[in-house]
Amino acid sequence: MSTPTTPSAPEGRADASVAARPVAAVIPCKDEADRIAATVRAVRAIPGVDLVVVVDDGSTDETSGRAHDAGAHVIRHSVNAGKAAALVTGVRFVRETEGNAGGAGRHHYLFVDGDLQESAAEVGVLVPDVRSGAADMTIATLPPQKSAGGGRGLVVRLARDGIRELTGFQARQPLSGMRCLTAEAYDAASPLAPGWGVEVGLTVDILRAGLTVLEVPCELHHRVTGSDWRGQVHRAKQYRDVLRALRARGLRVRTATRAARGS
Ligand SMILES: Nc1nc2c(ncn2[C@@H]2O[C@H](COP(=O)(O)OP(=O)(O)O)[C@@H](O)[C@H]2O)c(=O)[nH]1
Ligand SMILES: [Mg+2]
Repeated sequence: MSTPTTPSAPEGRADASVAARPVAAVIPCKDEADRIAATVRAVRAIPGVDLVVVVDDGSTDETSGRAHDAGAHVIRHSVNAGKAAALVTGVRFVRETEGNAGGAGRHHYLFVDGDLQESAAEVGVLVPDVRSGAADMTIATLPPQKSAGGGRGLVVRLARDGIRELTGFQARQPLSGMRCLTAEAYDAASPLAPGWGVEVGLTVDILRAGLTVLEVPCELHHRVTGSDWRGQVHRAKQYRDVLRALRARGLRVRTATRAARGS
């Protein structure tokens, strides 16, 4: 009689339950009517994704209807509450769904911006390292974009230098919103840093919890924020929120300011 063998654990620290978890995509967005349907369809096709939640954060266009028609669960904030709040709403919905399923199995979360269209399919490359346990959070790094950017350098530098100062981690693209993470990593970063500080807060908090973060190259293309006044307003809000997230995590003001100046 042969002795039953225990299947060996996959590479890394994952136990079988982590590897087997399904993936829930959460797409926070505002006024993405032209892009959301293609984004939702691409994300639905990613292997392992069994739930796609679009959180429409007070759009004034057809974002909600088009996301719904493309097959997403849609939750709408009637008043704009910011990117972090939209992610919280999405994860809460995922967890309620798990509860309704009798608590069977937690999901990994895949955070995806709404403006990626067909290229959103590429965020699937973020999943395997989380499922295998090689990482608790993976972050997509984007190739150079087809259209020119609008002065994001200052905010990127602030975020990169702040993260390095607080954790020692050298992030290539600290503001990338495309991330896959375990439920445990999400909890380690909760409450999330508000607004546009959410990405920096996730990275710092998850690293400080002793968990592993990996950047993964990903062939993504999004709508690049321009250098018109709307773009400048977006960058200014991003700068404010990133600085708040870093300061709330202990970065000293003078260090933050020096980092922003690039000196
Ligand atoms: N929840 C929420 N998401 C937003 C808001 N404004 C933009 N977004 C979404 O956040 C993501 C990133 O925004 P985007 O304008 O592409 O900025 P960029 O990628 O930093 O240039 C996209 O999915 C947007 O639809 C907002 O006010 N609230
Ligand atoms: Mg974008």
